Amino acid sequence: MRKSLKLGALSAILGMGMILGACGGKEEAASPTSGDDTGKSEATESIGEQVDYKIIGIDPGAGLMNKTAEVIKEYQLDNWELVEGSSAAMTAALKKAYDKKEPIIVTGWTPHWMFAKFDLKYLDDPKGVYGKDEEIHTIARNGLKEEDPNAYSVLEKFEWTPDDMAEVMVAIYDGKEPEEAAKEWVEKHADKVSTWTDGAEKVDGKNLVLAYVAWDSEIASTNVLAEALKGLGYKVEMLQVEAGAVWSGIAGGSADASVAAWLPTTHEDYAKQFEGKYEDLGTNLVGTKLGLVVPSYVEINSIEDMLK
Ligand code: PBE
Repeated sequence: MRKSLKLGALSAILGMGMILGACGGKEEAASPTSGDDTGKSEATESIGEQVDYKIIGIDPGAGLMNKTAEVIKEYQLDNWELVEGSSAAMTAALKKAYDKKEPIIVTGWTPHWMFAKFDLKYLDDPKGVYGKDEEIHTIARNGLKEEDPNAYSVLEKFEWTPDDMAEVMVAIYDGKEPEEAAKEWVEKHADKVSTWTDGAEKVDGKNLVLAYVAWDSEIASTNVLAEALKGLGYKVEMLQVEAGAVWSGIAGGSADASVAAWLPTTHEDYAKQFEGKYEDLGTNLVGTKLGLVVPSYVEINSIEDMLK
């Protein structure tokens, strides 16, 4: 009861905004995606019509993409399309729509700088397809523990918070090179970094390969860990690959480790496929979330609203 009252008030406010917006000029009132002259206003168009039944996705190897395909099935969003692209293309599309106050639905996750830079909301997922209690794990190749216990101990101790990660991500978004942003974070948070390197010995240019995907969150974590290891004298190679290649690289031994394993749900398929061929070193970050994300001016609150 209370909720529906609130929703009513909200749409009244949003509706008013739209009328005011319409006074500002014809363009703002026009439908952003259909472009045809049906005379339908945004207010009467369904969310599907407004966004052309498109969900803006990321790289096809991402767990988020598998989960979103599952969402389309589970919620019977039959006429919806999940658009493949990349992390960078998704955030570019979001920024473009956001700047013009146009409706858009993207696949999103936390931690991510987009929540600091835009006013966004997750759509409720009453069927729980995106899962809960997700964590980011560090994984390593079998044998690393014996061959380089020093690096292994740092990998095992590496752990930080969503706020830490967001700090690096926002610095990168604001224009810093990832390496530079990571270096500055490592300097500023020397105390935290020392809890990872505690007890580890300095080495002289020993090689270590960290595999990752170009997701904004993993660009941040991999660069920060690489800086911490470089501080010990490691020569760190950051191997940027597709999601599947992170796992197969570690399973095959061409990569030493990765801090990009989202478990138990997001990378469930990879974890199963490579079971026994990698070592799980435990959690490096808790407090993640996956889902469909819209700017808060978009008038829907649940994935179920996409059926209307
Ligand atoms: N992500 C970010 C990844 C894991 C890290 C949510 C885009 C994925 O979906 O696989």
